[in-house]
This record gives sequence, structure tokens and C-alpha cells, in this order.
Amino acid sequence: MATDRRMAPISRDTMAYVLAGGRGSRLMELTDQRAKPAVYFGGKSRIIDFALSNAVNSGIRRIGVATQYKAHSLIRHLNRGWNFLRPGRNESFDVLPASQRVSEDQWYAGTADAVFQNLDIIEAYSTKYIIILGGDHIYKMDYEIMLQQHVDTGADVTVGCLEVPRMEACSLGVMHVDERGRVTDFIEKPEDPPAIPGRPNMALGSMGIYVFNTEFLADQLRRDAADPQSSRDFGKDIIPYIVKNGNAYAHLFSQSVVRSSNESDAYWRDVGTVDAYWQANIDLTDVVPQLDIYDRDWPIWTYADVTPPAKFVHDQDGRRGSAISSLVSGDCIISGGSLRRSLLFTGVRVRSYSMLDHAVVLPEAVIGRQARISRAVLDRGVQIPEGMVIGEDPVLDAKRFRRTSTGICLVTQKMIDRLAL
Ligand code: ADQ
Ligand code: ADP
Repeated sequence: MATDRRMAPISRDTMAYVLAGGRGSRLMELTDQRAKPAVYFGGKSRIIDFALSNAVNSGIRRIGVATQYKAHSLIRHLNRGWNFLRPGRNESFDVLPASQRVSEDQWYAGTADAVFQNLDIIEAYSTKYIIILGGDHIYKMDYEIMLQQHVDTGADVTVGCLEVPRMEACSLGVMHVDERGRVTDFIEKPEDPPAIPGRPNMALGSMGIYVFNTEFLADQLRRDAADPQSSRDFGKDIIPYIVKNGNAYAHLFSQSVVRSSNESDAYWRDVGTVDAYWQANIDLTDVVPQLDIYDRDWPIWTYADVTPPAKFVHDQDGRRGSAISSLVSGDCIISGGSLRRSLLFTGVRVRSYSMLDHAVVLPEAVIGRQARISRAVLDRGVQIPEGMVIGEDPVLDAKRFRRTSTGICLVTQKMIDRLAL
């Protein structure tokens, strides 16, 4: 009798290559000292943990991460949290800083160059497939489903995409597909994005995720590197070239979204601005958030310090020292303050009679007594002085902090220090 042998998943013959070199300048002071993928998100994680967790949860065991801009905090995080993949079992984890490996005067030019410069390392692993990921987005996705589609269609490249409101597509690659899902047009960041036929308000945007046969990608990168006109970028050069001269297919995010019990929709966010970053963190305080970070079948892995439990102590009147609709991480002490719709990262202190409302507080910040803070992002280690009010006087806020057009304040220690001068 024939034994029931399961086919090995395609993910085990795939390398995930994560592009994590971008600055993310629209996050302002949050990325002054760290790359966007290293920015804290959701209480315990950093942004890059989402792409890496998706890769590991999808069964991928070879991972490379290309870093460039202000990579110290990112590399430290990767080394602490992500080097559990072990060589010898077809597993590997490589951090690949732009290190002028190809020529002495060349940092990574564009995203394609960040792969090209490490082709020898990639080819040495000889996985049949490679999936290129950005390190910049918050989402849960099962890449095995996308890989399966890539193999089934025999595409040269499969581009992950999703439907977005048309004007939001200005910052994305936008494509047209035929009835079989073949990409017929691809324009990088158009000013006036073309709509999905019959749906004037929607466009098909690229997620910046690409699956290739490794050999095919290597050929394309070598061809592109020899072209002096090229900016060495996937979105500007590689993908448009293949759409024109080869066989590119689109893969819809909604087909490989990881659904857990309380997810109503496919959640994907580019938390590239202070507003979007604040909103996506505050979204987690919803009673039933669209993004379920409590899903044990799809954990978001990270490095986290071992911490004592969060603690709540009431004030002298016995009234405050509480949190409602909020996320509070380990090693936080709320000693007589109160929180509403807020998210505290590890090691935050909230002192007596202070109030936080819709606040995102990064690790080790301290909120002084009687402070009142609403609609704000407080950077790591900020010491908010006693009695300070943030989020109530737009003119004063704009003078002291980075205030966005929708009224969200980003507060760093440098800004607080300047006030004291
Ligand atoms: P963008 O996100 O604007 O568009 P880009 O700034 O090139 O593209 O960043 C892509 C990823 O690569 C990010 O994760 C970034 O951190 C990283 N990166 C940028 N420069 C790098 C470098 N020199 N070395 C290493 N890593 C680098 C892209 C596509 C669009 C698509 C959007 C989706 O070009 O077509 O719609 O992603 O967000
Ligand atoms: P994290 O992203 O882990 O919170 P920090 O906020 O401590 O890290 O800083 C991010 C990175 O910026 C650090 O890892 C370090 O490389 C750099 N950095 C921070 N402060 C300074 C400083 N005062 N001078 C030089 N580099 C700094």
C-alpha cells in the first residue's frame, strides 16, 4: 500500500529577503536615530517583526535582512531576537549591512541593488525561490499561499497587491491586471493613479512583495546592473521591465490573509507617517481590533527583555491608578495615574494624578505627576515634567513639539530639554 507522503511546502525551498534599509523620513524624529523597521510597534514589537514573523509562521527558514540607514538599533534587535535559525538544518539568518561588497565606493543604491550586492550569498544557499519583502509594514500574511500561486502560474515574478482607495495609491506601485491575474501595466507612484476598471475610486496597489525563481531574479539583477540608466530599484526598474518583457502575475493579499476569529478584514498598514503610526497603535485599543496580536496560531515573534509584571497602584484618594481600553506592557508602573485608550510599551512609569488619553508611550518614558496628555506619541525615555499638558492647546503644542495637521503631537526628550533652556 502506498504511504501517504506529504509534499514539502514550497516555503522550505524559499529564502525570504527583507529590505530594511529605508529611513522612513516621514516618521520625523522617531527615525532620527533608528531605521523605520526598528521603530517600536504594538507594545512589545518593532515594525520589522511583522514581516519576519510572517516568514517564520509561513514555514520559511532562510532569511536575509538588508540594512543600511542608522542600523545599529535594528541590528541589535535582530541579533537578540532572530538568530534562532540554525545552519545545518537548511536554516539561516543573515544580517546584510550595506558594506560595499561589490565595489569600494558603492553603498546600496536602490532596493534592487540591496539584493544584487549580496547575490553570491543568496545563490550559495541555492533555494529555488526567493520572496522579497519590505521591513516597513504591519500585516499578517501566509506567504506559502502566494508561493503556491507563483509555482502554479509559472510566472517570472508574482507581485503582492491589494485594493486601496485610489488617491492613497500615489505612494505605491499601481497596476492593471487581465482576467487571469497577469499584470499588464505597472506604474511606480503615479500622481494620478489609474482606477480598477469599473471601480473609479479604487486602485490596485503593490505591497512591495515579490516572489521570483532565484535564478531568474539573479539574471534580472545582473542585466539591470549593467544598465547605466537604471536607478536599481524594484518598483522603478525591475518590475516594470518584467511586466513589459516577461510574465508578471498579481497575487491578491485577501487570498493569503491570516484570518483569526476576530478579524473582519485584511489589515495592512504602511505606518510611514506620525499620524498613521499613532493611529495603527491606537487601533489595537479597540474592543475588537482588526489586527489580532493575540492569535496564538500566528504569533508575532520578537525580542523582549524579561520583565516583571505591570503594576497598578492607587493614589492617596484611592481613585486613580487604572487603565481602561488600554494595552500595558511588562515593567510598567501606574502609580496613581489613569489611562484611557492608550498603549504603553515596556518599562513606562505613570505618576500620581496624571492622565493619558489616546497616548502611545514608547519604552521607559516617565510621566510626571499631574501631567495631562492626549493624542500623542512619546518617544523612548521621555521624561514628561510634572504638570505638563499636551494635546489641549494647538498653538502652544506646535511651538513645543512636532504637531501634525490632524493634531497628533510627537514628543522627544530633545524637545523637552529645549523647553527647559
Ligand atoms: P516604497 O516603500 O516607497 O515603495 P522604498 O522606499 O524603496 O519603497 O522601500 C522599500 C523597502 O526597502 C522598505 O522596507 C525600505 O526600508 C527598504 N529600503 C529602501 N531603500 C533601501 C536600501 N537602499 N537598502 C536596503 N533596503 C532599503 C515600494 C515599492 C512600491 C510599493 C511599496 C509598498 O517600490 O511599488 O507599492 O513599496 O509600500
Ligand atoms: P532603540 O531604537 O533601541 O530605542 P535608541 O533609542 O537607544 O535605540 O537609539 C537608537 C540608536 O541610535 C542606538 O542604537 C544608537 O545607535 C543611536 N543613538 C542613540 N542615541 C545616540 C547618541 N546620543 N549618539 C549617537 N548615537 C545614538
